[in-house]
Amino acid sequence: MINQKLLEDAKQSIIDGDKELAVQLAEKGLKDGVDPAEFIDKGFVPGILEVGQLFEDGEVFLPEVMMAAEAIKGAVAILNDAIEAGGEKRKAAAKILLATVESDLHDIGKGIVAALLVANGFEVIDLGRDVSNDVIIEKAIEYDVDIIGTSTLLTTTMVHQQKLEAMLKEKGLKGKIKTIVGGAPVTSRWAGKIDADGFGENASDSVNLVKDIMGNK
Ligand code: B12
Repeated sequence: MINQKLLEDAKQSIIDGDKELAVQLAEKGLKDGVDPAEFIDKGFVPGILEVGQLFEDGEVFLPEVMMAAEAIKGAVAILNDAIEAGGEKRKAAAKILLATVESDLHDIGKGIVAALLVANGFEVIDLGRDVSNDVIIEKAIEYDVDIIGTSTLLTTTMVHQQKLEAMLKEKGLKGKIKTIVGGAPVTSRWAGKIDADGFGENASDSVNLVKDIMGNK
């Protein structure tokens, strides 16, 4: 259980776009022995989601969202390192390539998924954000990955996940390399529609999804 005051301070630091404070709180949490994944989920993420809502309602503008994003990235970087360091050290159970799709710059959620996968013993190749399907496929072959996971936060860029499925089919790779999809506008219905192998609602869900897929592979 994480102290309620610490969770509220973490949320507020993101709403205020106060990176210095967010980083300090992340460090304080680790010193106090909190679970870093739980701290991200219950403290910092509610802050960025509230900023998203305020943005949608026209109450804050892009510069504020950018400051909030910088703040959460600072805190999450520290907590992600702690998640990875606390993970199981054994031979990787599978290789997973992660990328945010072309024209999409949102990468906070993908970073959390990556850290939790690493902590659970998987090897992750994170290509970053705004990555074209050509590069995703080229790297997936180069690294001989088991799974490709793509993230998209914009409704306008979801189509790249669909195009990726078509490209994998065209190249005879569908089924050989499994695909998982995620990001705020993505649903299991969308995953089914585009014929992806799985959908992860959040980071811990994604770890279970990968375990299931590898168990069935
Ligand atoms: C932070 C943010 C930004 C930051 C991003 C910084 C960064 N480095 O990521 C900045 C300021 C750059 C930004 C820019 C823009 N943004 Co923005 N942004 C957000 C915001 C507030 C939070 C996103 C976030 O980090 N969420 C927290 C994380 C933890 O959640 P998550 O990403 O969903 O990830 C979780 C799951 O989805 C899942 N998951 C994620 N990826 C994957 C992948 C796999 C494989 C799996 C299995 C699971 C999985 O696990 C994660 C962890 O639990 C959202 C609001 C929202 N409600 O999402 C808007 C939002 C996504 N942005 C939006 C918009 C419109 C924009 C801009 C177009 C604004 C503009 N006018 O320029 C630009 C687009 C830039 C671009 N080309 O990408 C809209 C999108 C609307 C739409 N329908 O498409 C939103 C929804 C805001 C809104 N309510 O209007 N944004």
